[in-house]
Amino acid sequence: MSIDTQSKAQHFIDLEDRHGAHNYHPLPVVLNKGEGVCVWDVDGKKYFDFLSAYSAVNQGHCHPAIVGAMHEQAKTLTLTSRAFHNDKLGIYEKYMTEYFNFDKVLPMNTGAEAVETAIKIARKWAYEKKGVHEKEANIIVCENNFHGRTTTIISFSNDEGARKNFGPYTPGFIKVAYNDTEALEEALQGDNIAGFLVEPIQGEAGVYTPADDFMQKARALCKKYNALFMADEIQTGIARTGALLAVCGNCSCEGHCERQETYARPDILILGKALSGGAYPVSAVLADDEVMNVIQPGQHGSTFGGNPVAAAVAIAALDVVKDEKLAQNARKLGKHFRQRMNEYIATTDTVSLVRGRGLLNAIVINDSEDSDTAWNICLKLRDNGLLAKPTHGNIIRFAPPLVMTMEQLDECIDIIIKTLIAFN
Ligand code: IF1
Repeated sequence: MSIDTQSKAQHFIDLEDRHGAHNYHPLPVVLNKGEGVCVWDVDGKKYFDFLSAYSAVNQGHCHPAIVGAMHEQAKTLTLTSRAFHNDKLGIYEKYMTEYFNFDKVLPMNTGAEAVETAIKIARKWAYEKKGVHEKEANIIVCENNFHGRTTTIISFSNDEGARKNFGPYTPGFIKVAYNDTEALEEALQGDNIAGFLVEPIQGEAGVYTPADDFMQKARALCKKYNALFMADEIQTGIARTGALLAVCGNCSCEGHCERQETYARPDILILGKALSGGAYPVSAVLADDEVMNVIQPGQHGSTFGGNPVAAAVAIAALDVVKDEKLAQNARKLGKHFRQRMNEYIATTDTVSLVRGRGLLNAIVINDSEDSDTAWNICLKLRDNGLLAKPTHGNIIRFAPPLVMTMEQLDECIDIIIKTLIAFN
């Protein structure tokens, strides 16, 4: 890097530093272009993207079909609010409910808003359908969850950084250990339980994958105790883990997998991120009528939720998932990734393990959580043309766009292993 180009990137970093709130600590790289599985920095250097904007760009950067749909719609009509109808929302709602096989969809914008929506629906259902005492509904959540950053959601986080000094906290949440069916059953026997809110794989916690049958067992327990099973698939959904939804279990379906015996069908399904292919904020909550009908006019909503651009973008994004068989590709490439990483891990002390499902994977660096080894590895990966980010100090998440080819993946694994060997 010449001094000139160094100062070019530094210029943009300095601008953010001076004028933006310091609520992030990004890897020092400044991007200005993306296409498919790659992004480019302001000096024209090309990188493989192994974060995919936290799984929002599963379909690859600037997918022409998604950007095209967005562009077309943006030229015609962008926003009506829900005070009036528009000619795209109903088409989108029909498409979504058929795609995921639920009676109804409630459109929102960000993931956190969709989680808030699910919480509100579950509480209202508990009071109006289950007969829970007013103001006393409890929702069971998991230790080390990540569901977003609103004041209610961080109230049941146990990440000090996300939570501390943002109180007073919203009551009505009970925490149980993740992947612990006994703890879940005990909690479900408590008073006034509305439902169980869970990530099928805990992303922020370090791509922590539960037992293969945990989701099915959790679903069965919720049914037994008349509580809603609520799956936050904001990060795991839309083909990321090698199936359309992670709750589909061991099945490479392209559409809903109602007939699959592994399918732990949620009572409330929460989607975001890749629902938009990363082009535009789109989130959604799906449920059947007996649950969704507790929400009546005036009781919930959003200015932008269900706007025509979002509707057009989401349809295009989900078309791509099916047309390009992204679930199958994620499943095949994910297996190959873990196999090659495991072969490498057998030869080294630098990495203790690889885990994940489909193309949502992480490696654990064999060093303490407060060491900066994982950060330094990510800086070297950047120098070698691949972008990834540490989580929880010693864990590196690897989640490339799902449109990657096997040849590209092998090239990427070569970069990763070469980089790791330099840390031996
Ligand atoms: C940030 C992590 C990923 C999510 C699940 C809801 C939301 C998220 C399962 C909220 C968001 C993001 C947000 C991003 C970092 C990121 C993340 F590292 F924190 F865990 F993806 F891995 N449910 N996840 O993962 O969705 O409101 O952001 O649209 O910087 O907060 P949102």
